[in-house]
Amino acid sequence: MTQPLVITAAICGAEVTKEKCPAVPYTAQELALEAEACFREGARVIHLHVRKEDGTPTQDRDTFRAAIEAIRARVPEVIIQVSTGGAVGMSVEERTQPLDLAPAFCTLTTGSCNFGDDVFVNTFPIIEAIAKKARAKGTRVEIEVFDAGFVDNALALVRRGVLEPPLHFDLVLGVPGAMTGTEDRLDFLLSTLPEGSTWTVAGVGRFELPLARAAIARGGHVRVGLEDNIYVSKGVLARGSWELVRMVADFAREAQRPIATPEEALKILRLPRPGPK
Ligand code: KMH
Ligand code: ZN
Repeated sequence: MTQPLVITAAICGAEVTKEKCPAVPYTAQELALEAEACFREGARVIHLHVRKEDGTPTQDRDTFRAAIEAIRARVPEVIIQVSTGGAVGMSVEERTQPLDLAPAFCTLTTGSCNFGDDVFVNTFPIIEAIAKKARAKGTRVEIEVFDAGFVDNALALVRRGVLEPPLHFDLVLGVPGAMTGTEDRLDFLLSTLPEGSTWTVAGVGRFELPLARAAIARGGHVRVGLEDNIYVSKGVLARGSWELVRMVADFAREAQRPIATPEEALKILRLPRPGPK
């Protein structure tokens, strides 16, 4: 039987700015309104970054707390996944601040790669520090895979007892400097995932929507949003992440793939019911 589709909305990110796309939310209120709009269109998970008032990326725990409270007040059922990636160049201490709030779900990038003209650094000590803090806080991780070796690194961490299966992966394809976003790359990565894993695909830039369709057809899950791509079609800016979520929900309906209810999404991702945090 086809598993219902879980759509994640990556509504803000650390890099994209209002100058590039005016719909990018910065403040807690903007994040909450965008999260609510995405939930209405079918998103069940909000991948959350936060910003200072001027749009500078931050991993400040109080800024996360305010954003989470604002989102919870508008959409109590949505799953909030905090970023531990933050922005390139941040220290591990800064990156892991949102884990102090003991969230149910966070990201964990299991390798380093070029990231545009920068390098997104995730040495084994960094990965282990984040994974151990997440475990101590009872936070489930989504493993972010930007390149093929990241899956192997996650498996090495399972062997070392740092990560515990069943694992959940986000295959992030199309980052300039890492793995590209073609279907053959997706299929290769899928062939390397351990049995029993769940997976979602985040295509970056022009790869976002084609890879969403590919993931739906293969029984996986989908992440879209302004963090990864700001266009609904060539040269046409999205009015919000909700518009990209709406497109994915339409793809799912065309493919006769049901959208997960909030309850189904929790079960698929093996998460507890959202609490006040
Ligand atoms: N902003 C990227 C450097 C995550 O959220 O965990 C890292 C990132 C991954 O966005
Ligand atoms: Zn992110």
